[in-house]
Amino acid sequence: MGFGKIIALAVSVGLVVCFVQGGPSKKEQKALEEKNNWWKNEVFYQIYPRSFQDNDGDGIGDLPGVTSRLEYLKETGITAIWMSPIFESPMVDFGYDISNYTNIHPEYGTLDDFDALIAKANELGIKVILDFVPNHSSDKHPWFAKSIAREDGYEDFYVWENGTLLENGTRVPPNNWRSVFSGSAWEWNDEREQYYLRQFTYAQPDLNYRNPAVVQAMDDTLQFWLNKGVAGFRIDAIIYIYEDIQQRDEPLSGTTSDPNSYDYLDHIYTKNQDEGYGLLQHWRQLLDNYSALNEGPLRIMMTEGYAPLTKLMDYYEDAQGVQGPQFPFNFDFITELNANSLAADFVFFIERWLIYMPRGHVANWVMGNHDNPRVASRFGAQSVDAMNMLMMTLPGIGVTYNGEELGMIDYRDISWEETVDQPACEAGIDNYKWISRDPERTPMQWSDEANAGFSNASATWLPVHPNYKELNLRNQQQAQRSHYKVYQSLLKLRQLSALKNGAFIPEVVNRRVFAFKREIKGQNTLLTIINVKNQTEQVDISDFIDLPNRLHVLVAGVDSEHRAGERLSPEAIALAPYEGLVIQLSKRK
Ligand SMILES: *[C@@H]1O[C@H](CO)[C@@H](O)[C@H](O)[C@H]1NC(C)=O
Ligand SMILES: *[C@@H]1O[C@H](CO)[C@@H](O)[C@H](O)[C@H]1NC(C)=O
Ligand SMILES: *[C@@H]1O[C@H](CO)[C@@H](O)[C@H](O)[C@H]1NC(C)=O
Ligand SMILES: *[C@@H]1O[C@H](CO)[C@@H](O)[C@H](O)[C@H]1NC(C)=O
Ligand SMILES: *[C@@H]1O[C@H](CO)[C@@H](O)[C@H](O)[C@H]1NC(C)=O
Ligand SMILES: *[C@@H]1O[C@H](CO)[C@@H](O)[C@H](O)[C@H]1NC(C)=O
Ligand SMILES: CC(=O)N[C@H]1CO[C@H](CO)[C@@H](O)[C@@H]1O
Ligand SMILES: [Ca+2]
Ligand SMILES: [Ca+2]
Repeated sequence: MGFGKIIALAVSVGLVVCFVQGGPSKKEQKALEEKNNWWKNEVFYQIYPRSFQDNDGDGIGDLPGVTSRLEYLKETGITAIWMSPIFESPMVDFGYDISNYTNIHPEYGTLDDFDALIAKANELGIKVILDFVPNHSSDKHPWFAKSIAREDGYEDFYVWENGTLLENGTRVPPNNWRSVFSGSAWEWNDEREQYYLRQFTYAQPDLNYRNPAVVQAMDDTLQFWLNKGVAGFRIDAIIYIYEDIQQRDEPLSGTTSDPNSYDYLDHIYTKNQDEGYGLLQHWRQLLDNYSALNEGPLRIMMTEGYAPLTKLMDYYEDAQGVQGPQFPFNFDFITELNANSLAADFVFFIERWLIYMPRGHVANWVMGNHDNPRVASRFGAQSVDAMNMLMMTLPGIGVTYNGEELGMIDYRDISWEETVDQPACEAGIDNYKWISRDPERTPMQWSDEANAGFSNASATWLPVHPNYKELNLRNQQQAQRSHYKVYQSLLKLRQLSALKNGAFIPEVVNRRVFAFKREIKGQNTLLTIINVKNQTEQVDISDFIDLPNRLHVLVAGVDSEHRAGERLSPEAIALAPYEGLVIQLSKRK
């Protein structure tokens, strides 16, 4: 690598490098590459702290609980986590309503507990990404009280409007905007006698990013956590950050006739406004600057947003090549694919992301999160291993929601009385069940002990799934074969250079089966093959692989007839319903 290239590399990630005479040594180059590239093949494991591990017996997960389970993650092969919000909050939206951005929610612990978590994570080589919720604070945040009181400097911290007073004395909101969860996006405040904007619940007033003081306050927040040793941020609800400055009515979508549905309107003025890119680019700079001036890994940023593909791609970099977050979450496995998808659908959506992604960037595959049904509930319990094989052998980054390594299942039958998810509560007893996000948030199933080993309390904040006696980590660790063991062996495989850097070459074998190779010329190739339907298959893939090649199974699922190490014949690969296999192709000697 020439000197010029090194400078280009350093500049492209915004690093300030002090060159000693003669340029950096090989060792320095390697260190720089490690610093900058660590995230490019990571599996980020999402922890929902409230449900992960309760350490003090109150039935609610907490930071010491997370810390106590970091060894488990290390053993599993996880080297990076992202945690849902842990900040001080009245918990109307379980932490997505923050009342102090620089403090820990008391139920979860203290700042000292956080420091202990980071120290332990560092010791184990696990990087910690925090959730950052910039769109809105809690209505209990002191900023909001000051804004209500029109205190100097806080008057315009939020989006306030008068609305219209009709002739008969009724007051109506400024426009037809709707909350993502329910009702008007405008909430009347009696004290200030104005409406405030809230794209989520009434308790989550939207911050006003056209006010530079708000941007500064959020920069300070990022700085605070960077100084505490986090490796970056996952940014929540970014597509809602700005709204149309003229506050125009949104047009009808035409997709539903129910005026109470969020989908009733086409959200062209409350989502994906172009100003959002600039804000993210600013935060990218802040993180790059911080990384350049401090030891440790490049601090990175990933964003949450369900947006049209081309809009998402502009987050990576805009038309002028200005860099945004390292990656916007790819939710295609959640939003585009399901149990009804054909093999071609899988290949289509995977390819679509890779084709649209601007050159030089890294793909990512999100298999689940705390807002959507679990993999076993979306694709079927038999598909768990195949979906993990898929995520782990595609190029780029994987994102696993806690419990998916065990194949946990939604607990949809939570009663109305036990339901705590705010939008489900707002939906009422007749509609809560299918809206509720509680089913995918039940406690982690560690063992067959009381409360699945999650807590020693008599009751937990959400009920434990009744299947925990059979479905739990300890059982899966002790079993000969288990989802957990499959997951663990997949994480190990990711060290192979074919998975780190290999080309991606897919093939739709038939309606039900697809395969792809990960290939580096001159090295052993990996092949993943997946049957997405409920039917036994015998497929001939000899025309897809370069003969002569030997095929050996590397990873097989829990119920598979195949075993790791087994030799396969490319003319007749037998696949059970929903079976996936990871196979090594090696040149015949
Ligand atoms: C629960 O109680 C048992 C027995 O006292 C103890 O060994 C265990 O550490 C406790 N677990 C938690 C998570 O508090
Ligand atoms: C927020 O928490 C921090 C602790 O990090 C504390 O120093 C500060 O006073 C709190 N801010 C408010 C407004 O309560
Ligand atoms: C909102 O109402 C107040 C009180 O009636 C009035 O003073 C103010 O000018 C109004 N603001 C706008 C933007 O119309
Ligand atoms: C006032 O008029 C509006 C619009 O016509 C109507 O929706 C509302 O019910 C009326 N309110 C009263 C108190 O009459
Ligand atoms: C990052 O550093 C550059 C160069 O010093 C500076 O111009 C820029 O304002 C900084 N940006 C942020 C967001 O800190
Ligand atoms: C798959 O087929 C079997 C046998 O016909 C049936 O028992 C099972 O319910 C089917 N599974 C799904 C997910 O359709
Ligand atoms: C996946 C995710 O983080 N979803 C969150 C998006 O933002 C809203 C509002 O902050 C939360 O309610 C969701 O849980
Ligand atoms: Ca607790
Ligand atoms: Ca907003």
